[in-house]
This record gives sequence, C-alpha cells and structure tokens, in this order.
Amino acid sequence: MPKPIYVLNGPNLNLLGSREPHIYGTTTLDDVRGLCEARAAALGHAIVFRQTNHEGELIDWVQEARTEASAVILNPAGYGHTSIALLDALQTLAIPIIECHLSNPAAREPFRHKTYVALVAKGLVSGFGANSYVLAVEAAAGLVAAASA
Ligand code: CA2
Repeated sequence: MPKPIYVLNGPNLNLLGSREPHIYGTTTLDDVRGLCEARAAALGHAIVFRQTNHEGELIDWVQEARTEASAVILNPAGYGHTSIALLDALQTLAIPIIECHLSNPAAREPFRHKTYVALVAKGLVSGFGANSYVLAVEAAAGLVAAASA
C-alpha cells in the first residue's frame, strides 16, 4: 500500500455541522473523515485525517507530510487567504497538493477569492460540500497512481 494521503483541515472546521449550515452544510467533520476513509479504502489508500485551529501545528503536519504522505489534501480554511508561512511549508513538498473547500470561495467575499495555497496546488476542488473531499481523494489517488506508473 502507498503512504497515506494526508487530509489536513485548518481553523474552525471543527465546528462543521453545528453552525452556518446554509454555507457549510450539516455534515460534521467526523462524517467527512468517514467519507474520505471509505473512498480512499476503495481505491487502495489509507488516510490520515486531522484538524487544527493553530497555524504552527498545521505547518508541522505539512512538514511531516514531506516524508510520511503520498499526497496532501488541504482545506486551509482562513489560513489559505492569509498565511505565507503555510505557503512556505507547502513549497517544500515534492508530492501532490490538492486544495479543497466546502464552499466556493470564488463566489463569496472578495477577500476569499485568492489563496496562497493555489500557487502550489496541483488542483482545486470547491463548492461541493463534503463531496469536495471525496472528489479530492479521487484526484489524489489518481495522481499517486500516475506518479508510480
Ligand atoms: O469553504 C471552505 O471550506 C472554506 O475553507 C471554509 C473557511 C473559509 O475561511 C474559506 O474561505 C472557505 C471557514 C471555515 C469555517 O468553518 C466553519 C464551519 C462551520 C461553522 C462555522 C465555521
């Protein structure tokens, strides 16, 4: 089995399902974890799924992914729009990065239209709620397979 796909989630996503359901839906982050694990398992991959409210911890996990992951799916939440430190960490990765959002930030306030993560991501999945993550797992599995072919 290849190294696990890391699915990393930034600040406030622990609140998923409990607030702002009109934007983010009613699915909890634990539900999202289950959906990712099921799709990944069907495709022959393991998942490491984590969430943090702390920028430094997110950066530590990106650094860990340099040696421990086959790909990174990242919902950076608000840090995607603000954190050059996160971008710096992502720039050290030699594995595919897929940016993932529940909502479609491009259709929201102007300050959400750009993310630093997009500069290093292979691609972006956004706007499909929890299904954005499932689509991102499928994309990651495809990229990992292509890299080992
Ligand atoms: O749509 C996404 O996945 C976002 O990454 C969510 C971020 C936002 O800053 C990005 O622009 C787009 C916000 C995460 C907040 O998560 C909550 C979930 C439920 C209730 C309240 C906040």
